[in-house]
Amino acid sequence: MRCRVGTATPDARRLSLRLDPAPPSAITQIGTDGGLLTEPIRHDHLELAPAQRFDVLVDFSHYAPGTGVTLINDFGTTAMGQVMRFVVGDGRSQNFKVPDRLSTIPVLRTADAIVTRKFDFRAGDVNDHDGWLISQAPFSPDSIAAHIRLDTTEIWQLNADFHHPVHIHLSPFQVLARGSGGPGPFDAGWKDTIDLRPGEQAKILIHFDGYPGKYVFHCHNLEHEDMAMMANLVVT
Ligand SMILES: [Cu+2]
Repeated sequence: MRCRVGTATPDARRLSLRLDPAPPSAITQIGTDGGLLTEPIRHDHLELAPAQRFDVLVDFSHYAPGTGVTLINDFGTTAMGQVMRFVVGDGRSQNFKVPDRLSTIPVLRTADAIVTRKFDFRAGDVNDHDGWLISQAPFSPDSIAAHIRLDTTEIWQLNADFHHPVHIHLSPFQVLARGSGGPGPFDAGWKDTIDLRPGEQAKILIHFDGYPGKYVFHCHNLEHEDMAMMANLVVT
């Protein structure tokens, strides 16, 4: 039986996090999968999928001492909808301001890409059983889905039939587009995992640096990667 994992299954849980009551200064994102952003981004909530990471700052000094603040997961049901509870103390607040500029990130350019590769993340048969495939192929240790030259830039177009948090080893990437639009509100900075939604098509830019070798990319839903939704890339 194919497991249609999505928002509720424990090993493939997506999160939509917010604070209740909401902080007057919003939730300030300063980092993501691959480190600091170039500048802080203010959110009223954060959506994330398995393997994704966000570094955030919350200024609790705007709450009255004694206020109870709950971290809510709007994708959760029953107890899974409540993640964490804070009680604001009466300590003196620090005089701290988030810098307008956090880091410098080189912007990968479409014009530098030497190839566009397309990968489909879809359900399919694996040895006569229901499974999950990348471009119609189940994972095999010996087959190579992409031969890549070190120190080159590529565009990868990723198509999904369902929720697939696609995780690529070795080199971080930048999200170029989702559908006909630009990157989503949670796509900024160096990513190593993109949260693809059902029926979505996304484009990412990857500069393959680091070390030559054989690496994998895969869906990070546990059941999907265990059911063959993984492939090899080789960098030479
Ligand atoms: Cu998946």
